[in-house]
Amino acid sequence: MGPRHSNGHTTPPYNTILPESRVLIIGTGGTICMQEGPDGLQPSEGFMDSAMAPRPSFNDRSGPSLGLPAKHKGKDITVPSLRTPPTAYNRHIRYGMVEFDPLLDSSSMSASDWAAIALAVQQNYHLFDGFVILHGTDSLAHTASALSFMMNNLGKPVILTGSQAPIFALQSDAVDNLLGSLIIAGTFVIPEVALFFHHKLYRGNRTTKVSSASFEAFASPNCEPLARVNGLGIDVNWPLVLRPTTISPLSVATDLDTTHVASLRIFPGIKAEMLDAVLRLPDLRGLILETFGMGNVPGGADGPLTRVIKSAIERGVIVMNVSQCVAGFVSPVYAPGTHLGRAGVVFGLDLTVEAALTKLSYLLAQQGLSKAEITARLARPIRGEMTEMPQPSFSHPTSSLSAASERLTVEKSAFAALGYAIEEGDAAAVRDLLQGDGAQLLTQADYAGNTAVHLAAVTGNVDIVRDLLERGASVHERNKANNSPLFLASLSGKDECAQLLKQAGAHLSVEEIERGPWKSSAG
Ligand code: ASN
Repeated sequence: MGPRHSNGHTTPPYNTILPESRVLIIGTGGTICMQEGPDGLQPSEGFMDSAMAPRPSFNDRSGPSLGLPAKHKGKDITVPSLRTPPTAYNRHIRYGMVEFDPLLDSSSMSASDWAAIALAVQQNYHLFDGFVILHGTDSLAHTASALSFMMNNLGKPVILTGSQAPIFALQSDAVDNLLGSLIIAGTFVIPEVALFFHHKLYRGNRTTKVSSASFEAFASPNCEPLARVNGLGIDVNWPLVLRPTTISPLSVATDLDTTHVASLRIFPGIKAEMLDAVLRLPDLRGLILETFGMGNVPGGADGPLTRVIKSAIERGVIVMNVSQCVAGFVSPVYAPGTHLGRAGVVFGLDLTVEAALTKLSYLLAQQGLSKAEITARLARPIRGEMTEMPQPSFSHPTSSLSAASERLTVEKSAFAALGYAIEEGDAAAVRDLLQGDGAQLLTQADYAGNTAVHLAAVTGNVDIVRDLLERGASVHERNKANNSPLFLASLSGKDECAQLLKQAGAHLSVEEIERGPWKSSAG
C-alpha cells in the first residue's frame, strides 16, 4: 500500500461516521454479467440488483438507501446506490450503475462504443470520485488503450475490469475483480485509464490478453503494475503513476479513425504482393506491421517487402513497426530493421499492437496534424504507452525491508518540512523539497489526510499551488474529513487559489455542495 495510506487499516476510525467515496459503474457487457441463453452465454441486464445487492461484500445493509444524481445519455437521472462495508482504508464505497443498451460481448465493441464510454465518464465526472467500466475481456485491451488516448488531463481513476467466468458461476473471478476495482477507484486518486484483473492494476494501454481461459488473463509485459492487492492492503507504485501537469480540466476526444488503419503480421514466406494489396487498400492511412523480434522482415535493403513498404510510405501511408514478441521492443539494431527505418517506417518501441492501433487511430483523427507531426507523436509516449529510452534490462532493483522502513521515516519528516515551507509561504523551499525523489511527497499526506495541495490551498499561496499542480499534484485528493483542496480554499476565502484549482479541473463533490455554505453554482 502507498506511503500515505501506510497506517490505513491499523489505526482506529477517526470518527464514527466514516466518509464515503462515490463510484459510478458503467456496464457495457462481457462475461461478468452473462447468463446461459439459447445460443450460449449472453449478457444480462440488472447487474447491480442481481449480482451485487445480494452479496455482503458489495452491500452493507446498514447505510441509508440513497439515489445518486447521474447523467445517462445526456439526461439527468437518479441512480439507486449501494455501499460496501468499510474498506481497509476506513471508507465506504458508495456506487451506482448505468448499463449500456444493448449490452455487448466485447468482440463486438467498436469505436462508437469507446466514445459512449468516454462520454459517460465525462458527463458524470463532477458527480463521482472514480469510474469502473465492466467490459468483456476479448477486446478489453483495445478499449483500455483507446480510452487512454481519448482522455486528456484525466484527474480521476477510470478502471476497466471484467471476468473470465460469469459472476453467477460457482467458481468465478468476477467478485475479486469487481471488488478490487471498486476499492481502488474509491480510495486512490490514480488518474489513469487502468485495467484491474487477477489482483493487479495495470496501465490500460500496456495490457494484452494472454489467456482465453485462465483467471490471469492479462499481462503488461513492458510495464510494471500500477498497483497490487497485497492481503488486506493495496500497494500502489506511486512513482509509476502518471499525473497531468498542465493546469486544464479533462477533455475528451471521441473521434477515432479506426476505419483507415490495419495491422498485418509478417510470417515466413509472406509474399510482397500480399503486403502490397493491404497497403493499396483504398483510403488506407496507416498500417501497423507486426514484425519478427526487434523489428525485422524477410529480405534485404532492396528486398521486395522493403520496396512495397517504401513505395506506400512515399504515397503517404504511415507504417509503424511493432514486435510480434509480447515483451521487449523494436529497434533498428539488425540490418532488416535498419532498412525499414531508412524506408521511413516508424519504430513503435515497446508498444502493444492494441496501443499501436488505437494511438494511430487517435492521431489520425486529430484535426490539423500533418503527416510529419503524426509520425513524430507516434514515436514518443503521450500517455505512458511506450518506454521512451529502451534499456537493456527492464528489471528494477528491489529495496530491502529495512531500507524501505528507513525511507518511510525520512519521507515522513520530509513531508513535515514541506508542510512548514507551505505554511510559511516559502516557494523556494517547496521547490527544493520537491526536486528529484522529493516528487513522491506529492502523493503523501499528514495525519489528517491533508496533501500538499490541501495545505497550500488553505494558506492561500497561489504560486505554491501552481507549482504543485504543474508537478502533477492531484486536485481530487480528499483528506480524512472527506474535504477536497477546493472545499478548503473556498471555505477559508482563498478565492484566487480556488479559481486556480478550478482551472485545473477541481470541483466540489455533490456531498461537499450539500455540506458547505454555498449556492448551487459554487461547484
Ligand atoms: N467473450 C467475452 C467478452 O469479451 C469474454 C469475457 O468477457 N471473458 O465479452
